[in-house]
Amino acid sequence: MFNMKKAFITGIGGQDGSYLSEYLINKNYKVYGIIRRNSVVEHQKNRLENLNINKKIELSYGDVEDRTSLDNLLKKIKPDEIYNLAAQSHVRISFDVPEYTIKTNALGVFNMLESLRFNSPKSKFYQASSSEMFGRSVDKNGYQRETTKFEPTSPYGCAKVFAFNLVKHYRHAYKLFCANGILFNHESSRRGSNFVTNKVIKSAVEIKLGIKKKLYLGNLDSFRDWGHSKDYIRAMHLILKHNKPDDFVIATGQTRSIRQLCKIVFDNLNLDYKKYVKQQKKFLRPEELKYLKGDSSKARKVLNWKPEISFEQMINEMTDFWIKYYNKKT
Ligand code: NAP
Ligand code: G4F
Repeated sequence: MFNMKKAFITGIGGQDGSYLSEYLINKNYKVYGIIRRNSVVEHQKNRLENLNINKKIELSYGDVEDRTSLDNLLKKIKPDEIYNLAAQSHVRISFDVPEYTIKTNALGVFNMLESLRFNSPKSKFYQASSSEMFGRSVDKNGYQRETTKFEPTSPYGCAKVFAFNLVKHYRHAYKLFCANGILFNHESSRRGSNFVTNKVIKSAVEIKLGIKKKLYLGNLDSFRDWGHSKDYIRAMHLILKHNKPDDFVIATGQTRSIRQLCKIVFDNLNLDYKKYVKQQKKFLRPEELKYLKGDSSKARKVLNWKPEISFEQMINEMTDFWIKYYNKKT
């Protein structure tokens, strides 16, 4: 018990936070996390409660915008590792609520770093940086990597660039162990159903079962590099286990368009996506990030990381999830 490593996770109730908690508990960590107050109590720790790991995690109310809550907890816990996953993580919604997005995704990171500096300077700090930071920028050979310029195309991306730079600055100025994982899109059956993979899969299952008639989407011609969340949270841990703080791209190196995603998902259910998928203006973005394909060779070489779950396995897992969900309901 005394030798247990302590991890502190913000955004613990999200997709990645829930997988990371399970992963670290299995590695014999004591896991602490903050959740936000929600008027529906069940929503506060929905993903964690279903996992039955709830009792092994110490949860407190907290918010990355509330410095007092962070100071109190970091002073008391003094974690070995901090994973800052809290964010308003939906890119299109960041155009609707830019101020909240910037407060949480940029100033929230500043709060975390200041709190770490004064209350727990020995903690290693992981920042959930994002491929959305690359925006319009692609290297000549069609990849984005650690050296690719950032040209963000959304309030979300701009806030993440600010946070990325702040993390590097705290590393250099105060000699703190602060690292960035630049993660490309990663999904799972725990993904919010308003992100495109889970929206397409859930809707295709609903169409197959006669619950829904059409699927309305935004841009079908953007490309994304999709991996599985379980593979990506392993990378987060490896980044903090590395002997020095650094920044790493985590990606599969494969890219597919939203149209291709629709075809694959609907084909699996013996449906012709062209009959059901329609475009709707409200799902378009004022500026779109058109193309993502990540080169993760640095992480593969230095951290010995590689993805283990294929795109097809991930799509099947997510499709099975929704089929079982609706079978249980009937
Ligand atoms: P997610 O499912 O949306 O989880 C985000 C979590 O952050 C939620 O638990 C949310 O709590 C919490 N949160 C939001 N605002 C907060 C605040 N002000 N204070 C404390 N907690 C707050 O996102 P995810 O997919 O797990 O992603 C985890 C992190 O990785 C995010 O920072 C995201 O931007 C980044 N990222 C994700 C991807 C990806 O493809 N998934 C790729 C690159 C980077 P509530 O439930 O209360 O809102
Ligand atoms: O699934 P998405 O909403 O993910 P997006 O915007 O790429 O952001 C995700 O990945 C980032 C990493 O690059 C993370 F940092 C971020 O937190 C988040 O996890 O949209 C993917 C693509 C976009 O091109 C979007 O325009 O799908 C397109 N799309 C088309 N129709 C749609 C829809 N996206 C959503 N969410 N909903 C649609 O109806």
